[in-house]
Amino acid sequence: MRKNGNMEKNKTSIEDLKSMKQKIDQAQNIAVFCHVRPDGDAMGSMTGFGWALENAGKSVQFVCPDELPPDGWLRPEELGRTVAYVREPEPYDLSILLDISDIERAGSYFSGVGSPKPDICIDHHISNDGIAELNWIDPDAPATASLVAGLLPRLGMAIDSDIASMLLSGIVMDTIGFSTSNTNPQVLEISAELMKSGADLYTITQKVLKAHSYEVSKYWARGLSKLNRDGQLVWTWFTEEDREQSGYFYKDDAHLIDHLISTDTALAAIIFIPTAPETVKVSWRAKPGLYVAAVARSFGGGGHLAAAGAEVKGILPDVMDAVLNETKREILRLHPNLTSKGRITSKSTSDWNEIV
Ligand SMILES: [Mn+2]
Repeated sequence: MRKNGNMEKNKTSIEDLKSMKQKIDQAQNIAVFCHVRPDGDAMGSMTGFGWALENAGKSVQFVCPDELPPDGWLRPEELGRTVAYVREPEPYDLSILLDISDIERAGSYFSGVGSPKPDICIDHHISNDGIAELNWIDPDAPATASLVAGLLPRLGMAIDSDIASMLLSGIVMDTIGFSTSNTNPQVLEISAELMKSGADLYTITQKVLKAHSYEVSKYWARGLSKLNRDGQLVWTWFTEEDREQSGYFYKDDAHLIDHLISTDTALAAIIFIPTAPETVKVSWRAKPGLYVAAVARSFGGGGHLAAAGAEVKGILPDVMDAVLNETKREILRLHPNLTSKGRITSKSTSDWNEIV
């Protein structure tokens, strides 16, 4: 285990590997879990790991504590398979959490008073402090699916073409087609192995990244029409009305944020979505060098260096003000040559514009 800088977050060791194998060998009924508002990596990691366990003779419960994502993941049906995803598990011998960075993200089953402690957590979020009895966390891995792909052979489990496809779909989603700054030689090597095992990179990329519905385009148009820029920051928001008018009914940004952060002048992009009365879901993306997970944590959220999120209590204008200010402060902290005159609010942007 390395212990310096970010590396102290790297919580993997040969002892952990042995004890993970022992726990899995001893269990018959295993529940695999993904996080609330699951994404392609969460679904791909959970499903791929679950199938590997089934191939090893285990009985597996696939627990998704939320609605299945509308897109951005490889549906088992695409591989001619079906999975009975359940919201809550029946009794199990062993719980394995995939891509879950904190206990709230695991859903109410684990986060309530007197909830059981998860047995194993496999994750790549830098903000994960270790929420299970045994934690296998590597923030250098661009996707939990790439961690799983590396782990399965070491646990004595084979990767067939369905499992390879699921895992590659998670990698493609989290690296946005191998284009994120954390895409490294290791993930390319692992992905090459998954292709050799039968995963079809082109088809997977089309399914999880490229294809989107007409309704998504209409939804993006509404978000883009409200786009704001303030120095190196771009942001927008979605409301219930946007969902009704576009016919897109999921309380997410339909991946618009990955487009916003491609704005040439932007260091950070933020999308705000009120998800419940006085609750706003905030998503950040950042260019390399800006640590948005730290900002997200200051609002009770978490994530990666360049991609983070939080559920913030409050009404939209207040949350926007607070989050925009904190994010701008972080930009200024890292780029002190930029100077800001006093407090900047989302309504008075002139000071900020001057420093661009
Ligand atoms: Mn992930």
